[in-house]
Amino acid sequence: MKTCCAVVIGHVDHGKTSLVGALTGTDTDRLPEEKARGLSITNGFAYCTYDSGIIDLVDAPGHKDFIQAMISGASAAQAALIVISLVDGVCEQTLEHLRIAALLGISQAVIAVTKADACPSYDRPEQLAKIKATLSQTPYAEAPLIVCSAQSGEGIEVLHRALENLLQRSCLNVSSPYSFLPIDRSFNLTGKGTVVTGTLLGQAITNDDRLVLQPLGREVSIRSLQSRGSTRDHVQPGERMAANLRRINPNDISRGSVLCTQGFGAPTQNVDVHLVSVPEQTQRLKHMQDVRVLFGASSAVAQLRLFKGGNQDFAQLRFSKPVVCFTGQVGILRCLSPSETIGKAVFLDPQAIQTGSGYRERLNVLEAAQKGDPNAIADALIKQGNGVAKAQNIAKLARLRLDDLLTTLSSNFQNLNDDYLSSQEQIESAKEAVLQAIAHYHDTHPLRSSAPRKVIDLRSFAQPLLYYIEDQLVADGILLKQANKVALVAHNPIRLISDAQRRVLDEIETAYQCAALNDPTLENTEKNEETAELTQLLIEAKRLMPLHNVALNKILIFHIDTITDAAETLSAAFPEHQTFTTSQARVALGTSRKIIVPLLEHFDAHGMTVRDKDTRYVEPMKTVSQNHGA
Ligand SMILES: Nc1nc2c(ncn2[C@@H]2O[C@H](COP(=O)(O)OP(=O)(O)OP(=O)(O)O)[C@@H](O)[C@H]2O)c(=O)[nH]1
Ligand SMILES: [Mg+2]
Repeated sequence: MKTCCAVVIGHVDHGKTSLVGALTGTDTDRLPEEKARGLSITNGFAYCTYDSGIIDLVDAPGHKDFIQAMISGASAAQAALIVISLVDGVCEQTLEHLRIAALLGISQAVIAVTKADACPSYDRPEQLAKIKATLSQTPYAEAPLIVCSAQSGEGIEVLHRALENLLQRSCLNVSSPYSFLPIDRSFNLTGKGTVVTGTLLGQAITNDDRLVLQPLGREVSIRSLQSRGSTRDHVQPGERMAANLRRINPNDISRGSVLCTQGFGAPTQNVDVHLVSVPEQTQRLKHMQDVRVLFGASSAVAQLRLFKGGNQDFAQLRFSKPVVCFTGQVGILRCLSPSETIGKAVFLDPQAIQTGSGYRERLNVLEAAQKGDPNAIADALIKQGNGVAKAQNIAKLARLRLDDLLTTLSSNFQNLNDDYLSSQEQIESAKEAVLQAIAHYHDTHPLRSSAPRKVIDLRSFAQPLLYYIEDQLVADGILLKQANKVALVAHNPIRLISDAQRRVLDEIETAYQCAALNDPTLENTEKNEETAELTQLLIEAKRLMPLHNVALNKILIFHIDTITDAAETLSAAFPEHQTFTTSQARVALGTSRKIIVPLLEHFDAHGMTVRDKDTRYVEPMKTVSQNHGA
């Protein structure tokens, strides 16, 4: 069944509550204080049932002191019933309410010119002409206008037909991919527990939904749902509803609390917005100004940060405390003093980063978010994020659920991992930059077989993209990765060395070969950068073996043949699991303590010897060549 929530607005005392009573039979002024003062203070709720559906009427207070309640009521409405007294005509609060309704995007309305019984018939034409003339200057110039009276019943039937018609024309104008219930009342129902009420936005709620109460962040479940006094198993967006909740106390529900589906996201204090000012108030929107922002059932103070350097209409709202809102929601902006409506803010990025000014990439994101095109949003966020964007952030700005986003985006976008997305364009340019960086390192250090990984830690690309590129290049057989080193597979330093360098290489190898276990530091070998690089090359080619003397914190380098010979000598000296001490091994190999300790540790590590406290034995099954990596 089609439903529509219409907010009943107009100047104080113009007859809104009486008209709702005449239309529905419900007295919406239920508070004793409202009765005593003859004035509506909070929103009242009633509804009209027609063959084609139901209209929920939110009877807003007309007094300017209660404008926050009016905005809260209008925030969830799809249409407006504008009430004007035929006796008094359009007044100050009529105009203010019309401005707010227009700012909130309410385009469908019916105008009820009431108290017709109190206006002498000779005055009617002139009064009506004045009302129509004023309305012609507002967005509601074309709305159907019905002259009526709550007292005499005149025009009430015609008004019903106009409302039924409004029901047909109305559609939801505030949407979110999640269920979102701004709580406008909460109370304890004896024997039942906590009940919250509100007008549902976003998606339908069912009895089985698991919800979160924000900003508290508490998971809650539903005991029962009600709408218009009847128990329901689900409620549609746009409908008034009450939910009886488990595991929550009414004291936990602060003003601005929202009941939303899991996955909706966290409360926020920084929201990037698109500003629209009331024409006569343009000068009032100032950088760093504190404003009151009214959205849903929330009323919060925020500092306005106008973004310079681009479209002047984008800004950041920095709230003084966490708020709960979604992309596309509209906040009415009011001066703190005098309290006047100065414009609206359309929320574009509810989880905005604190930016000092609107730098270009950020403005591009906001422009894309304003247009609501998921591909443009993804592209702009990826550019802002140095080649990556969180899928969840794209979904939030695109007003989509994560699953829907991934099926909506074009094939130009690629998942890098569970969290991040990038675009083909960014992936290609990152890949090119990474390959260039490694190639540059190889060109500069041709004798080094690999480059430290930090050479591809390019600042212009985010880490998740660089890791993705690295893995892809490894999978494609283009890149070698070992610990914190990388190298192009095609890079072969041995093939690149000159004849002169090859001669030095041979000299170094021969020197280590001749040194055997005696002088591994090769003090007599000339030490320069080239010798060091060629020595490293021999280590990488597994012709030389570096051993670490932990006690001396020194690397000792031996020729591989020396190590093989030493293993064989030990094996011959201590055959068949015969144990030996370090000192006995040193004597058997005719070497020093400085060398025997790292050498035996190397054999232990490779399973060639087995250590038991102070003694060892040779493991005969292990051949030397298999185990020390030669
Ligand atoms: N003669 C006459 N009086 C009316 C009519 N409708 C309302 N009134 C009177 O106008 C006064 C205000 O009526 P309400 O219905 O409370 O007005 P309201 O617009 O709801 O007022 P707020 O909610 O406080 O802004 C009351 O004294 C009503 O009796 C009508 O159709 N004819
Ligand atoms: Mg009233």
